[in-house]
Amino acid sequence: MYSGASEIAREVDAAFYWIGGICVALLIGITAVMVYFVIRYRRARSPQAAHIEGSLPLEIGWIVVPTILVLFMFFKGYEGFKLMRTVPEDAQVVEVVGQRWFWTFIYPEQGITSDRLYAPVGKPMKLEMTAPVDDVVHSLYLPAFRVKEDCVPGRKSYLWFQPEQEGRYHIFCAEYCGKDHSRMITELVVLSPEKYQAWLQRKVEDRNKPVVMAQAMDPESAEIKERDGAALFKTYCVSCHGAEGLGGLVENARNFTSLADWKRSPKITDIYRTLELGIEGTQMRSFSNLPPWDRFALAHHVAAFYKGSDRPQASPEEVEQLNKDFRLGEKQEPRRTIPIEQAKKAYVEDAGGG
Ligand code: HEC
Ligand SMILES: [Cu+2]
Repeated sequence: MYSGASEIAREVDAAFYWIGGICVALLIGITAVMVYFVIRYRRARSPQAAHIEGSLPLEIGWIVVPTILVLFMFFKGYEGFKLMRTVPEDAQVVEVVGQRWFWTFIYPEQGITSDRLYAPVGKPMKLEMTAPVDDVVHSLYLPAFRVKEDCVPGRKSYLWFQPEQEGRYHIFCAEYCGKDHSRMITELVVLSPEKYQAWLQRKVEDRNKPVVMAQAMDPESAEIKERDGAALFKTYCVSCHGAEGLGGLVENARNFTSLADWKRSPKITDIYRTLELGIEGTQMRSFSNLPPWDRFALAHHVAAFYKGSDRPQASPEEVEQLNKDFRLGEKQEPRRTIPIEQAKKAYVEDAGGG
């Protein structure tokens, strides 16, 4: 798995072995000469210190040889670096957002999102990376491909690679980013071109699917049951809200099991709004890049944390309003990216300027 999975990996490994080899050779050579000198010129053998003037050939030697070695190491590293920074023209672009504490991969052409990175075998893939302006620095690290690049809030960075073998490869966050840094792990899934196309197709269909409000509001409907709200919650929400919805893992994350703790309400419609828009000025982000049905499944999962029978229910008017506000009954449009700034503005307006 961790053998070189791409050309970049082979270049990086070559530079590593060359530099490592030269260092080991120097270490052995210098140590051997030193030991020899210590024995050869010990006091018992040469009681009289000799006065030695400089030696031109020696001086030239120890300037020229190390210079060549060091330049050689530089060029070995530079070759690999140039390859890493030169993205092939036909590379497919995937946008990456690093957030506390998960990765989002956005396929802009298709307008779909995934928590795993899917790639077809044999095609170069360029990752355009960023983090939300009020998040922290993360770093996407693909060890099998020997590539790593920071995701810096509000800035763009990139890397590319070309998978040569189908398989699953780890993706880590390599920049300490707080509490759940060590859980910021996902996968690169490399598929055959046919399987990859089929995967894209499925994701696009899923995103486009218009929402039928009656089904979306019913936790027992087939559509909601089919989407595993618990699994989605585990992927996107537990690091702040906790597996039991008790909150408290980050500042202000509420206890979903107590009615008193809610800021809005545990109505499906209100939770859905929060997931669409996020909450201004907090770590609660918009999850508008998920398919709408997924957001409803999440909303039901969150609502169910409150076990009491007096949970407020959305009125038919509220359901209709939600439908209208987000045009849920229509074919859903692709989302180009996580509209963080837009989301904040919308939330402020929605909450009556508060
Ligand atoms: C990075 C941390 C973080 C993540 C991840 C996160 N939340 Fe939140 N969430 C918060 C915080 C903090 C608040 C409280 C914001 C505030 O001060 O009002 C919040 C508030 C909420 C609220 C509003 C509750 C109310 O009082 O009205 C809901 C609903 C919610 N989150 C659901 C989710 C769901 C579902 C997910 C996963 C898809 C999720 N959150 C992911 C941090 C997070
Ligand atoms: Cu991170």
